[in-house]
Amino acid sequence: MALVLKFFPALAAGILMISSCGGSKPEEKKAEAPAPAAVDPASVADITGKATYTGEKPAAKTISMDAVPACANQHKGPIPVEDTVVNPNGTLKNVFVYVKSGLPARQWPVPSAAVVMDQKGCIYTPRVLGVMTGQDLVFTNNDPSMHNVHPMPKNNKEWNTSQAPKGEKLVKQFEKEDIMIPFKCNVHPWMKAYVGVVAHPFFAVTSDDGSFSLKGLPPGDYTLEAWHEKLGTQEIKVTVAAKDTKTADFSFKN
Ligand SMILES: [Cu+2]
Repeated sequence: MALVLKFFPALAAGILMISSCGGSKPEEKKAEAPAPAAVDPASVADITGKATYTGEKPAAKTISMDAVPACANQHKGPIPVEDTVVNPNGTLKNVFVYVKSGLPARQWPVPSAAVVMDQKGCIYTPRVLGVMTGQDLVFTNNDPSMHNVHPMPKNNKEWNTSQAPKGEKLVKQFEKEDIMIPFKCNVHPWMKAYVGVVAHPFFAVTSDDGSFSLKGLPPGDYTLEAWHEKLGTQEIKVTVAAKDTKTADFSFKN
């Protein structure tokens, strides 16, 4: 009997797992688009590339947080405005790249992992990120200051929510595609961020080396768009066959 009791919790957990697997079926209720799945992993292709910068060196701009010591005290030296970050290798950081058109109509699975936007030193970090429609976007406040997270979407509902110093995280989702949603903080006028909301998983943000990669695409003819907050948007058409790895390089200037 003791043995049964000992193992019963595991058994119960097993039953729960089975029933929760059955419970994942409700996703099929969203029957407008075909169910996820059908991309054959043996046939997928990748597109990689970079965003180069050929313009004049952007003028260095700094943020003054002097009026708010709780923010200023967390920084040493000048605080750069990161609206145009040219990497040491001549590429651009914070370019949002995504598949704008060409994908089959399909309901793509939403990643279970959340995307995180932190507030630290009264700066949104990262400044640019992507999230899938319906995916959790988590805001954390690691500052001793109150923030007020305020997206200004085109296609989604606008909201603004206060977040206490070192307060509880905010978990939000956006239901519709939106390229890009500017964010501000109603307390600190210099705080800016941009979130790209896409109805599929084929998006990326260029990093410290200016590169990006879009992996696992079904074969097809695609239009990629690259967006930069100051330097506008560009498109490149790319055709990929099964197992291809193609390159798409964008070039920006001011
Ligand atoms: Cu703030």
